[in-house]
Amino acid sequence: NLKRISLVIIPVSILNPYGYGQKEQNKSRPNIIHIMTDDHSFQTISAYGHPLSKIATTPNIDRLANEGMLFRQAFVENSLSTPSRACLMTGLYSHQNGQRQLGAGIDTTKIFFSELLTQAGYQTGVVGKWHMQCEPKGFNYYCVLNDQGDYYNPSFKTKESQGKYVREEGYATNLITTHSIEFIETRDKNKPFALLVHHKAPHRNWMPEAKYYDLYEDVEFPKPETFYDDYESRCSAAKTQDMTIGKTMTFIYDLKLIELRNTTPYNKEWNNGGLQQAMNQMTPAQREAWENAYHPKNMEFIDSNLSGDDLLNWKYQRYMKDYLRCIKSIDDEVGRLIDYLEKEGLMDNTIIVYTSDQGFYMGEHGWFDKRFMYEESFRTPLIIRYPKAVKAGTKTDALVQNIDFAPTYLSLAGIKKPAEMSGVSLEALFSGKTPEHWRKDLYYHYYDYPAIHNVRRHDGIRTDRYKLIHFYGKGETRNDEDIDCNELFDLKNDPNELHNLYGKKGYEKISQELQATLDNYRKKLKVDEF
Ligand code: SGN
Ligand code: CA
Repeated sequence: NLKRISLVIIPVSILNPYGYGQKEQNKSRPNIIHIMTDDHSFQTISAYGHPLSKIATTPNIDRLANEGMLFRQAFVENSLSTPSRACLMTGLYSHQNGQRQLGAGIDTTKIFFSELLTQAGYQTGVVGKWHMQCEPKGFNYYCVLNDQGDYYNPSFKTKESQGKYVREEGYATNLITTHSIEFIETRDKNKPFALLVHHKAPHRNWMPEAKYYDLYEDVEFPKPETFYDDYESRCSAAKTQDMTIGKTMTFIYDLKLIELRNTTPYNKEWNNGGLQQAMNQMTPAQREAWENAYHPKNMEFIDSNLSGDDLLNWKYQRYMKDYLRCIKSIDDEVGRLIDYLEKEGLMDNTIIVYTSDQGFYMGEHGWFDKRFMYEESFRTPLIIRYPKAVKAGTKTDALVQNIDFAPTYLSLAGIKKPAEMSGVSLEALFSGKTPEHWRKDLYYHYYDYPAIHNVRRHDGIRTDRYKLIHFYGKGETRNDEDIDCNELFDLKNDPNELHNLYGKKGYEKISQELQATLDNYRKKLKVDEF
């Protein structure tokens, strides 16, 4: 009775849901290292070729690109830390995983890829900035910072510390690398591992490591073309933001002028005690080194009494110097991690990914911070080195997004992607050729308003060439108006996104097409506000 027999045939996938399990297969499953910095702009990685990165080079990160693949069109879904980290862990858009804004939100019933890797026999770890408002889920090991974490002598929580954060002496970038190496060193060597190396740097307020206090001191960094943007032709959101170097960036906290802390008007600045607090946390030796380096430069600045454009330029230069000094330490420590992997013979069977939780403004449009769907913050650096599948020196312009990480890591481990996950595996791109069916557009959605930096809610889509953004919602702070406004950019002719073409003659057809694509995303993804 054939019918009966066929009923008792158990699909192999039930017996062995991950498609492997034996020791031999363990050997072939790759290790995964996901290095993610916080607020690292693509403009400051030399492999991307931006003028800033020609002065402040990143040889170790570039090495990953030279030996792997550089993604020139990698994006986030919601340009902010916790939402971005939730996209990473779940492979879902913000409204699907619950993490829309910076604070609470994550829906912990959603599957984190770390859980599936652990179940499948991977040794899993996360070190550094976790930031999500839930415990690290699905990891054998964690050593995570308190909230945003501190640059100097940060506190870490581990399974062993039983929920307590324990302060450690040192500089965050170095400590995170050290703990990452410790995890690899002490792992069960019969199993593959997956490690998230999540740096604190170069997050605001960009405090460098002592050995680099004077790096780039005599350099004049070039300002971006859009530094003096007047926001004309764009929706009011570009004007009403609160993230300019000119007005928002603070002298004490951001620009390290501790000497101004008790003087008017600076003592009224936002977070004017933040730098003092960070300095109080330093050891006497660290503090002395800090003061020896910053005090003379600060006094020179204060005595010079700069104003107008000279003052603005000084702010920009100090911002860039401190930011790029933080990057220099990141690059060194990426190098240290690579050296360790090399020494251990782990370079061939490990996929190394370098990315950031989002991009950042290096003065473009006059800004720092992120949040907007404009290129500098929507885009994020992405480099993948995996010699088994990725040819050295490959570059791709395929549209990829941070919801693709989870599916990629699962597929590399031979695990079937849960049906609920929205992202797709990047493995299809590893050959260097973009498959015919690859996505032609991306969906973006930012929700964190009202909030610090006052960026209005918006969603939108981006194709290879065009971008449509829709700003919406009630005005809730200051003199903000209710907003319902569109922007359309032709990225080929206007890469700086200065000319809003929405409603302009000659652009009716493309506007309609993009609007239809955006409507389609909203419907398909069941987006509930826009
Ligand atoms: C902090 C920063 C903000 C930043 C958010 C989000 N202020 O609030 O400037 O936009 O984090 O950053 S700070 O005084 O604490 O530095 S994110 O990277 O976590 O998304
Ligand atoms: Ca960030």
